[in-house]
Amino acid sequence: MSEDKGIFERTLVLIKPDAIQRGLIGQITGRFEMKGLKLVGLKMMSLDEAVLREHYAHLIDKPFFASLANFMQSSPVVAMCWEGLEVVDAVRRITGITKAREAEAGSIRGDYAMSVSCNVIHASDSVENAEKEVKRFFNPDEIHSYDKSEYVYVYAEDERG
Ligand code: DAT
Ligand code: MG
Repeated sequence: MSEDKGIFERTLVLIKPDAIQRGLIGQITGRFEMKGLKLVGLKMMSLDEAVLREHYAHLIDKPFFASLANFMQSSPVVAMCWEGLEVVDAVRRITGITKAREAEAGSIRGDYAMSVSCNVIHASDSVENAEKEVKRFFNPDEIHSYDKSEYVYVYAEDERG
């Protein structure tokens, strides 16, 4: 597939403890399904301090890091790997900005959250980080390749490559 038509990518989404407690797993997952994305990895897991320090390394010196780590360990999370054409950027758009009460209506954070820290999901912010984060949360045998029949309706023939 030529570069100007975009490439198929994979990205990491975590459904955070606030969404688990509020019973939003189904609705959040449904948003990505309705968009036409392909789910290629899915599991519930508890995060230890080491993985959180790696995952939030860019925030480790912030005063809120301890409460962020505490929040992310307050229940298991649901880790998902989604695949699609330029999916990293598409999922960030669906996610909305960090401060949920200012996130665009129609985005997941815009529709389901009010907080900066309790903002229902994590989504990878670049193609480079997505590759690292999928590897951080999934073993290779937990990522599945399969044909999704609706792809012939989700993408035009030249986009499918
Ligand atoms: P995002 O999750 O939108 O990629 P980020 O990577 O800057 O945002 O931060 C990761 C998470 O850390 C974010 O979802 C919630 C928490 N966080 C960020 N900034 C915060 C702040 N100022 N106060 C409290 N929590 C914050
Ligand atoms: Mg981030």
